[in-house]
Amino acid sequence: MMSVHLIRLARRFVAATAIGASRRVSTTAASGLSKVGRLVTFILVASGSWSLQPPLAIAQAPTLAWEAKGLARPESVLHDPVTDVLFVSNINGPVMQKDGNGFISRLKPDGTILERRWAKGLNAPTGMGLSERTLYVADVDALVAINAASGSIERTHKANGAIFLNDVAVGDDGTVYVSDTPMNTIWRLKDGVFEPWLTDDALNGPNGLLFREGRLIVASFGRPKSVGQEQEVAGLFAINVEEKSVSPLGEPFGNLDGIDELQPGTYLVTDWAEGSLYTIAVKGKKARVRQLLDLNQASADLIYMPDERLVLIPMMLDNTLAAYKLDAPKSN
Ligand SMILES: [Ca+2]
Ligand SMILES: [Ca+2]
Repeated sequence: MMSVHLIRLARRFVAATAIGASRRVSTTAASGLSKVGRLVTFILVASGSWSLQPPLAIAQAPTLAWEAKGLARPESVLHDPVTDVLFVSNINGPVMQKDGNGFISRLKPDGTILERRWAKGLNAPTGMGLSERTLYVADVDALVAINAASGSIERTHKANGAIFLNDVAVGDDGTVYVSDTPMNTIWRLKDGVFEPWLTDDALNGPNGLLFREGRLIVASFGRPKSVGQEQEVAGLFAINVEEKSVSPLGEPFGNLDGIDELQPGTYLVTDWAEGSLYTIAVKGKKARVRQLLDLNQASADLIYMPDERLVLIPMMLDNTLAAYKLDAPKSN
């Protein structure tokens, strides 16, 4: 059973992330540093041997390549390598609201919208993952299995007790992992059973998930904001799936949403509340953060397309999907 305390926390979380809410949340960025201060802050916990070379030589700030407009509170984007299309989840209304109007759009990789309402009948869909030809979508308190070819809903896995299923990652063996942000819980769909797999308050509001080499890399949003308090910040964590152990990767620095891999050990991460794109270079339990873009609030669950060197970022409150080109590294 869910305690009153948890319900209160969840309500605060909704207040902190509410779509209709004013955009002032961003300016209260939690760390106490000014925005400018945070931009130039390197979170360098390295003591000793780590070289001071930047994590990836990016010649200059990423530039806008294209924007897909006319979306409806887009939260997440996913590339389907089989059909070479993009899926975009559209919350369409407030986060976590069971209004039945959420949908998935299908786009070409150049941002052209093929079918705006390709998969319908969802509530407030957020993160997505592909396993075989099934598109798994987190939808408030359910994991919805959609036929990746037809867009029809094949099955709905209820998550009893979940508050806000947020992101989806698929393991090498096809196991599907789903974050429940306010509950500090990772759910798991394995052998047809969908159940809470790991709960640990250390996760600090798990949002974005990425599966790499037996580990779930988690980008955390931070604990729900209390009345009269500033929003706390969070960072990255690694969950060793075999051991079910949670380790922080560096220090807290933002209210994080999406995560993808730029190159082995270096991640691209968005900050939802602040509106920002970062690279994070991880070595052991240390992480170095560098800001690439200062964005509008609600930069959400991104992907990186390595062949095109494009970062695709759903801009939830702008109703767009924005594609930014990362310049090739300078050759010496
Ligand atoms: Ca909705
Ligand atoms: Ca998310």
